Amino acid sequence: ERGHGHYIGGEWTDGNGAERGPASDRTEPDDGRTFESENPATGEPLATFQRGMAADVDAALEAAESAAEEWRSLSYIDRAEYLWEIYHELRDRHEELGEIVSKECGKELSEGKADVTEAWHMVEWAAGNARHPHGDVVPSEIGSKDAYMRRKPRGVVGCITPWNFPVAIPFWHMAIALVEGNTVVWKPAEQTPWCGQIIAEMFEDAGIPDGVFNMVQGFGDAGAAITDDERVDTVLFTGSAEVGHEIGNKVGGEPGKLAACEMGGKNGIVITEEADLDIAVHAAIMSSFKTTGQRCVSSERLIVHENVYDEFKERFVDIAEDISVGDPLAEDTFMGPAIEADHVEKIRRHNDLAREEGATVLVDRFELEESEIPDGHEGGAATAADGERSASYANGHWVGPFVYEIEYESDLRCLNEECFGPHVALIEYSGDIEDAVEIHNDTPYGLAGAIISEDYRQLNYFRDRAEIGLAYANLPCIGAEVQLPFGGVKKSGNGYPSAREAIEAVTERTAWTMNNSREIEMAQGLSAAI
Ligand code: UN1
Repeated sequence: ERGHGHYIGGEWTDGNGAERGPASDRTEPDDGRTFESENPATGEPLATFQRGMAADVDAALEAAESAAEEWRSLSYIDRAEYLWEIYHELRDRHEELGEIVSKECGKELSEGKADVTEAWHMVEWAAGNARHPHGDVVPSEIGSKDAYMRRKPRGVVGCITPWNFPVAIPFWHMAIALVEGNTVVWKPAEQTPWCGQIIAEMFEDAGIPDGVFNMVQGFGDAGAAITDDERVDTVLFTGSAEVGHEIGNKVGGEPGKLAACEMGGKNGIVITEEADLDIAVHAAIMSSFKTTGQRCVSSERLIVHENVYDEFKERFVDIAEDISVGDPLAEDTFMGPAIEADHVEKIRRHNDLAREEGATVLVDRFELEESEIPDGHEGGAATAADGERSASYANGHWVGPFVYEIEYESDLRCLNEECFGPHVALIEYSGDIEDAVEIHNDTPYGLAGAIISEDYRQLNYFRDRAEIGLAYANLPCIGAEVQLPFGGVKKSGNGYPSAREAIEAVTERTAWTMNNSREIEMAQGLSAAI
């Protein structure tokens, strides 16, 4: 029993340096030092965790700093060995972990499992990369010189991750940071500490040297203690635009420090007159409602050509009326609950805003019918460790699809502000692909988007002109592959805290030039004669 504390310097601790005993020996202090993880389908607590404070972050950073020298001295291959252990554990525990993801963040089970799959894909990518370390051999203009760019770790990397991909995103950040030779201090999202706990256990089981990986549970104050500390060389952040910009401005303004942040979107799908409507409807449904619309890449705007608008609308609305909202562990569930009560209120405000701004509401399942709420006797178990069924789904954070149509106007708030829920606008356009892309680009965000069309010229135009980091053709705008750069432009991005591009954020580049002759010969025709 490792308790539910922080993992710092190879030890489990309750914080403030106190060693933890077994959970059964403890009485939980009622002094704000603990918090509960909650099952969003029932509102019931799953487990209690220690709440990290600045002192815990301090201890974690100290551990990370003192482990740095030895860790960076290992070869890429040796560092990757620890990640391969975790890779196998993620695969072996796929079902179990997928279920925990579903219980703790409310995603339906196939998505809970996909979260774990994405995590091992990322570990595979990063650890596999160790056999192919990224650098460049650069030809020197002088025959007797060798030149190349060599990477070095930046030092200590602080990772702050969101609840909606509680297993995958931590590995986006940490797998690459570790393989590149950095040590890590990680704060999981406060909504998903259980997933955080398990990942920390995996690092411990893999035998990662003490202090190389550290995990502090907690809230924004613990996150701020990480980003504010001068011992942190790089901050990797995935989460809300609000927090991401704060981090980007603060950390980016400090010389020598770096932040790579990936934030939300107001993602759009363009459906042209030349679209295959089967693909259009399915891509739009997946993009709008999977994960209950709570992906940073979820679509909230469907921009549809007037000649196919009515047919698309009818088919989209029919499915949205019908898709099953329910117990994340039940087999036929398409979407689970929202993450927490506050978030339900946020979604309500966005739905209200659309109405106030003149929307015609086509589907309003914000408040589910009584009969739609699971009764606890179907589907899987919804409580934590003991596997017992819960009958209290009535307290789950249920929301269903909200679909509206609205006449496009540039400054409508409902078309510009991210809801992060199952809330989507249908916008009719006339004219050409240029007109559609103009509407598509008219938001402050720029993360993901898609075009549905059978005309390759339109696809290419979208590829080149859509102001987004992730662009899809004839596909949903969710479900990125791990080896691609993941990040956005405009308000969505401030660096790419994932995979390939994250290498830039977690390494220093040294341009190394070596003379192989006994003479000094220089570029630009400079003479070394004194
Ligand atoms: C997120 O939306 O917060 O592309 C991350 C996807 C996933 C990751 C999404 N691979 O949908």
